[in-house]
Amino acid sequence: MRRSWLPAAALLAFLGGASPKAPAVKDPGAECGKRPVMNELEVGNRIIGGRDAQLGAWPWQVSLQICHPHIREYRHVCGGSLINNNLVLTAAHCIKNYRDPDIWRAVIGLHHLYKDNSYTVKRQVKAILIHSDFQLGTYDNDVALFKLVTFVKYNPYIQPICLPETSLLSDETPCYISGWGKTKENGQGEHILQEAQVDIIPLSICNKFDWYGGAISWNMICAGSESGKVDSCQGDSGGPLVCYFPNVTKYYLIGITSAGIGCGRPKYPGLYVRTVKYRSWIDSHLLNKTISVSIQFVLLFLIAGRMMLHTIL
Ligand code: 4AZ
Repeated sequence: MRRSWLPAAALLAFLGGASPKAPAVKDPGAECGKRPVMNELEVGNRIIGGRDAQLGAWPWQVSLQICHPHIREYRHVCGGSLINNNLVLTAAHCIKNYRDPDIWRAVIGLHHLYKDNSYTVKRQVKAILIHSDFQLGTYDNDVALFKLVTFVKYNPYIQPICLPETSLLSDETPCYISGWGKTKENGQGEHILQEAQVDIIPLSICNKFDWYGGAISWNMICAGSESGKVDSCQGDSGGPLVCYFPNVTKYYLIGITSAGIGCGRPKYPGLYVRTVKYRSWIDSHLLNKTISVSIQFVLLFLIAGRMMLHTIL
């Protein structure tokens, strides 16, 4: 009688081992859009140009890196934003010809690009999901998701960002960009994570004939400054444009760094994917995860139930 339980136990252990290492439950402290190591009362100070971010200032910031076969080293390619404990939202154009998830890794909790700290977490990539309507020519629908092989445990330096459900912006909302990208159009990337406060520029201005001349759709946001002194650049792509909402004391991912004509040019601000427009696309992939986990559990209980019945009869 006791021996007959062994196959069921073995099956349970097998299925348990096949599932992700950490449970798919919310970590304690997994509330989105919070910066545990920062004092939010300081938010709202004007920043001219970029500056070094403080360690833990943008805990959802991810560095997406490719392993180059010749040098056998990972190199930063794009930014990303952690939206839950195994999904990173980024720009589709970052993937270009590198569609194989095996050559990528996601590094989270990073400050200096090439110096880990004790909170840094590195994860291999299980799958890359690119928006099916992404247009390389126009950068329309420049959205992609990286699914990580194993779950990430949150800590004060690793936190998920909130996704907006409705358009929340007002003129007073302070918004920020962050990344390890170039600090000049023809310059080089930075090793320390850079941050800058940006103005959200209305499309009525951004689409003026001597600006982008009508090329910018409602799927995009223009942000930076009219003078061009604050901007994102190559290497920042895929990274976050976040805004702080004092009424809920949380940051929301308003945009994904996508494109622009040059960097820091007057009247050509940075272009960001308007995240709220892709909420259902993102949710459909979150839903896939929930459904597959549920199916796994239903199957598990069916098999275990059958085995128990078999044992009893
Ligand atoms: C890029 O090449 C890129 N100035 C990112 C942002 C901007 C321009 C180019 C915006 O990834």
